[in-house]
Amino acid sequence: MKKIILILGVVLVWTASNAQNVKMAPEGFDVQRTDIAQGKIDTVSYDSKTVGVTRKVLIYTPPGYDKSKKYPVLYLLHGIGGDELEWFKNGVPHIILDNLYADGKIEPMIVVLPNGRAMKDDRATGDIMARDKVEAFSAFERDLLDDLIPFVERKYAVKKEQEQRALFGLSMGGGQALNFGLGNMDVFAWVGGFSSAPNTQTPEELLPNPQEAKDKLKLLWISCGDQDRLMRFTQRTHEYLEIHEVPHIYYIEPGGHDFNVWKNDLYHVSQLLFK
Ligand code: FER
Repeated sequence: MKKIILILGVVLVWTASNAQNVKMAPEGFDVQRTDIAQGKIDTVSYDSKTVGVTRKVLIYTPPGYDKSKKYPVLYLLHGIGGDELEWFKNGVPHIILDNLYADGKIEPMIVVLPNGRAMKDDRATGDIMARDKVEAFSAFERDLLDDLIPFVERKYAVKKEQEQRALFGLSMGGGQALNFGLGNMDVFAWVGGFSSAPNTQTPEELLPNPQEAKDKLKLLWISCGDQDRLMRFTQRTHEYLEIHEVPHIYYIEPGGHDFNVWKNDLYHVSQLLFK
């Protein structure tokens, strides 16, 4: 019994000291404030040559969005059980960003919430792990690059330089963001994965030429909850980046595979972007 208590004590201290090293979003960061200017969320449709259908996407424009100005864009991707509504419903990016903007902590930016399952029936129904549904997450690379980004850049007042585009996502979307972001460093300068899933390419596939990331990226972010069973996909990427001396943020926070972690990630990442 004494031994068990001792072990328990050591684990508790270790967990507590770990947690203390990590800065977490302050209480209320994800609660809507009525006394501040609010951004707007639109649901719009774009023609996808890649999929051969019209696809839905949610687009957040910041408070005071002014078409005579130009804004940078964050593309923010969902997980295996989600669709274009997942971040909006569970991660409230519009609230988190409105609050940060009111406090002067972020650059005004447009946030695009796509559906990353690039297939005709892109709903998260039935067997979400089915092969065709999982493969549709990799097919999204062409939909994003050839259809969605050109659409956003035609319809919204956005800056079109590589330094003005960010690609982030959670879990399957984290794998997509790393795969597509590091595979297209002329398109995206700010890249990161939250709790990235097994679809994340091996480090050698992700970044065969580490020098390119050093030359082209403004930010490479990889994060994961310390209780997440998918941690190894983040950890192996971190180890490779460290060996090859690629600057990156490796952020391990208390938590599992859920929106408490992903909202906290967005809170931190959004304050780094486009600065
Ligand atoms: C898997 C485990 C988790 C997998 C995908 C996930 C495709 C994705 C989880 C998520 O997006 O939350 O084996 O294989």
